[in-house]
Amino acid sequence: MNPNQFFSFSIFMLSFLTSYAQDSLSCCAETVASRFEKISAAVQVNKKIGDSKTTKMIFIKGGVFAMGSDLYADTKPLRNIELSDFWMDEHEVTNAQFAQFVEETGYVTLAERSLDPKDFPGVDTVLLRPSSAVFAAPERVRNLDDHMKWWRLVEGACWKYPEGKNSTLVGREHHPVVHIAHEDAAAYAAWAGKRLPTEAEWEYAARGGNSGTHIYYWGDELKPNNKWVANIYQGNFPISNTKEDGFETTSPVKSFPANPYGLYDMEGNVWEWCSDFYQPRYELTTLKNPTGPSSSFDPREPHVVKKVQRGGSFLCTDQYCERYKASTRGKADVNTSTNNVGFRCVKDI
Ligand SMILES: [Ca+2]
Ligand SMILES: [Ca+2]
Repeated sequence: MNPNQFFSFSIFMLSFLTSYAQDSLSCCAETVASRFEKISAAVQVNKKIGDSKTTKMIFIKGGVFAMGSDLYADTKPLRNIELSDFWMDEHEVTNAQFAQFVEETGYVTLAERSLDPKDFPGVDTVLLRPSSAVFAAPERVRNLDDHMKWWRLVEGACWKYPEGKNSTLVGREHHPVVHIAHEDAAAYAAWAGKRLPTEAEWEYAARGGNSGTHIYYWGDELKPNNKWVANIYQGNFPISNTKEDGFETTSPVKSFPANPYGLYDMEGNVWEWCSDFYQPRYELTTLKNPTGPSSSFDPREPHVVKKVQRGGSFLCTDQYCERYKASTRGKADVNTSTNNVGFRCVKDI
């Protein structure tokens, strides 16, 4: 491990021990990737099988739209983006679908893998065991900057055991899969003969043909007709979730109304990985089918490789995280996995 890699891993440990909002955990990406080449190869061999028989995809007619917003720091500048037609999964990838992928390929997610102590000298071996971050409501918090009060690194937590070894997927087969790092999502998409959406495709699809001037993708009212229309957080975050929308954590996909394009849970339920690297400002260089910048940069954590996530999760509330609102962006270390992050896929025409 070179000094930069060790610094990156140190940041990972520090991030976890001090904070995790929706966007901070970091790790040594190069080291992890190189240790799992065999797994990646296995996935490539089996990628023809796919999930097309179980996932309805929605045809998204391309067009030109004003992407971004002047309301948020990292959604500028507004610029007209042209997109070609594409297909998008009507819902987030579910546990049942991910289980099929694992059964066919033997894929092991990042959260399920051990880190080699030789690569991390001096680091407590407990922290190198397979684990992932799980939200746990604290009894009290002094302020909402104290993220470690509600995120815990749980040994054994992964897509099969969302809250750790004593948890189960029974009854949650049609909930979105969680504890998914970016490479896990990309591996599934490749197996399915699909890909992850670009950030532009995701935003265009989420608007469902709306102009983009609404507060929420569904309109300007938080509760149209006094009904919750997305699985987000109600109550006093993070202490008391009143579950007014019916769900404390994930909900079965398609539990809330679809958008005008027929897409479900584009807001809330789980965050969804996109293929773009994160930068705090949009580029103006490519305005047709943009795939994002060539590298990432987050001023808050400049040494961490981050990609974009969209749509917010069951933990979003105006009290703490507004990133389920129209045009807003999420970001996370590509090696991050938590129990509120999943994905959906797209496919070219
Ligand atoms: Ca909820
Ligand atoms: Ca979602």
